[in-house]
Amino acid sequence: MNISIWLTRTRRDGGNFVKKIICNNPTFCSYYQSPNSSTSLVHSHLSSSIMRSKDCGFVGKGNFRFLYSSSSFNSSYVVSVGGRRYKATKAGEQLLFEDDNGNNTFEESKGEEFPGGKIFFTSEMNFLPGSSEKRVQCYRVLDENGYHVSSTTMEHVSKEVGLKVYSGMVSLQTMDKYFYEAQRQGRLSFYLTSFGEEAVSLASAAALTSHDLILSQYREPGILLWRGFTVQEFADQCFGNNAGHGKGRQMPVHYGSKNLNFMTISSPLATQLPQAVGVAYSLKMEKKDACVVAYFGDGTTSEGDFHAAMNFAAVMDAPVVFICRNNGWAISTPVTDQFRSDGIVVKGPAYGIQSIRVDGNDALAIYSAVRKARKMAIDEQRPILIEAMTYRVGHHSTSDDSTKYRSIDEIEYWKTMHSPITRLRKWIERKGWWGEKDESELHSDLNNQVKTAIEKAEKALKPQLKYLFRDVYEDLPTNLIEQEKLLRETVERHPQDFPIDVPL
Ligand SMILES: Cc1ncc(C[n+]2csc(CCOP(=O)(O)OP(=O)(O)O)c2C)c(N)n1
Ligand SMILES: [Mg+2]
Repeated sequence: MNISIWLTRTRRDGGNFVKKIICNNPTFCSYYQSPNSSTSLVHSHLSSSIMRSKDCGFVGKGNFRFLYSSSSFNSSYVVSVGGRRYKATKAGEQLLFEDDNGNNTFEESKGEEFPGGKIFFTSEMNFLPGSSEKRVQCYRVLDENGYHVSSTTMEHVSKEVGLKVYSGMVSLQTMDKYFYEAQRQGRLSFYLTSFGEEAVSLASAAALTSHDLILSQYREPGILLWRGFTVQEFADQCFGNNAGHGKGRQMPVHYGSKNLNFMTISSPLATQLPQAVGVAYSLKMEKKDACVVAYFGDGTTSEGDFHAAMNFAAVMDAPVVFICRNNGWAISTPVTDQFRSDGIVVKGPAYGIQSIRVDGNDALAIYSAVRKARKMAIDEQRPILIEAMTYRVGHHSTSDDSTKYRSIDEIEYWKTMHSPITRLRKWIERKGWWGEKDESELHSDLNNQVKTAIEKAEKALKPQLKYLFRDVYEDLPTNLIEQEKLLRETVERHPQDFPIDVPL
């Protein structure tokens, strides 16, 4: 049995709320009106109809929601109010109070207009559960074999986008392989791979426009790849040479690009998140057709900045999409030691943010969810949270040996059974867009590109010493002038202690 009730408008009337309703079923509503008739005839005072009816209860203030409770009908139904849809729940029954004759009757007066909205009372002492028994489900489009999950909701993916996402993921993997080896050979000071998480950055980047601003952590270089940052630019930054955008003043992998709307990465976790909300708020003020996308890891949600950012974004209605890569680990700390909640996704509603959990190893699911989230963030001017479930297949960084705290079997399982690259490849092959020949050409081209870029970056001049002190202040303050002088004198006195390839 389905009935629907539409709330058309509400107003204060002599201290009472007057609810104008249209109901599609005369059995439940004395002011029944068929949907085809003029709406002016169907308005009714809820207080004299539905609210006094034993069949329906009203909860919430203004145009929030109806709940329905009836002993005569067990079936649940959907109530639409003010454009929102709610499913009737058991909770509706709690809104009915017994009258003097022991009959259930609804009394709106049992609620109170607390600051922030009306709250109804209950005689039951119910503590909310810490976390629900059933974990939040994960949206996916493709299964492990690259087949569509039946009746999935997804955005259209063109051949161009599908192939660009795939080759971007392979580029990232290739770059990671060679850069990681270069670090092991002592040619780079530090490196950090994205193995196993390639889909999150590439497919999300594909779902955005180049006007959307990115504030990321450090495991999302795929976004830059998508936007056109060249392998040479990656190499120059990692080698800290004169061509690198940071002039050697940042650790490797701390990329940034003003042209590509990608804010420079900073090492302290979560600092990018409140900043992202501030940037999003500025887009809102300027009425820009763009949003901010902020990336971070599961471990980063333990920082206060994450929580400040979520609340800040919610109350300021900032158009920001938060994308959390839940890869199971924060260096050696597993998620089970990081939080007691059902991951990250459940934290969104606590801040009033619409949220979704997505299979982070499914490029098409990430693409669809991010496209939708972007649209919601911009059209509705609100923040959205996406939790991308994935796994960090590589070590945390070149300063880590993850076999000290997790089994090789576990790593192998994720590497072989849940590879996001293999999954997308199966899909594009099945579509007839990709074959063995394309694959080998892509690999040999990328191998050459990356090897050449590394060799070139390694040989390039290092930035001049002066850059250590430049580019922060327009006019160098006296303390920095003194420090530069002191450094030059020290280099002159102890030349053997300073790198010979840094021009003075
Ligand atoms: C404020 C702060 N605390 C600690 C660190 C050291 N640290 C660097 S990365 C990291 C783990 C972060 O894990 P997560 O956010 O899950 O990202 P993942 O490395 O898994 O991608 C930690 C603790 C830091 N950089 N900043
Ligand atoms: Mg992590």
